[in-house]
Amino acid sequence: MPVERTLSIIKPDAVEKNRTGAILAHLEEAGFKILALRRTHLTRAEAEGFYAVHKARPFFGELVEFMTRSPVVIAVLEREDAVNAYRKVMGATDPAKADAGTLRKLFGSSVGENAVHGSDSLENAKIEISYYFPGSLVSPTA
Ligand code: RTP
Ligand code: MG
Repeated sequence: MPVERTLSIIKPDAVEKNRTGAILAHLEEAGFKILALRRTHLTRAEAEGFYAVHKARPFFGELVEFMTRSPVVIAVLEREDAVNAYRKVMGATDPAKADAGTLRKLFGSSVGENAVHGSDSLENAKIEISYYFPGSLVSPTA
């Protein structure tokens, strides 16, 4: 399996509850290296740009409100098969449907406030990493 990088965001609900360290520890236990880490309060423009793919969805306004409510912690993660492995560690979008032991089951509270974001493909991971971090972090070979 190739070494990959993916983007993780610890969302406002989890940061507000002081779960940042618990989530990062969980990720390290799961074999991810934390290559970059930044706490930031997203502007409306940053959140709208990041989630532009969901612009037409009924939950878009709510999603942008939520993501800009308070600071997030954004991380670049590296591991073999990072994109798929991190999606598994996160669990289903709705914490009520997520498997036991996943981040969303452990730390999420609803489909909107679900504690973490993860890139959904290697292609999007590259786009998302470069959205928040310098280009040199985009992939292991870069
Ligand atoms: P994410 O992008 O945050 O990693 O989550 P995901 O792939 O599992 O889910 P996605 O379909 O990409 O949705 C992005 C985020 O929008 C919020 N959402 N709210 N109220 C709703 O029905 C609803 N559906 C999605 C969630 O915060 C979801 O993570
Ligand atoms: Mg998504």
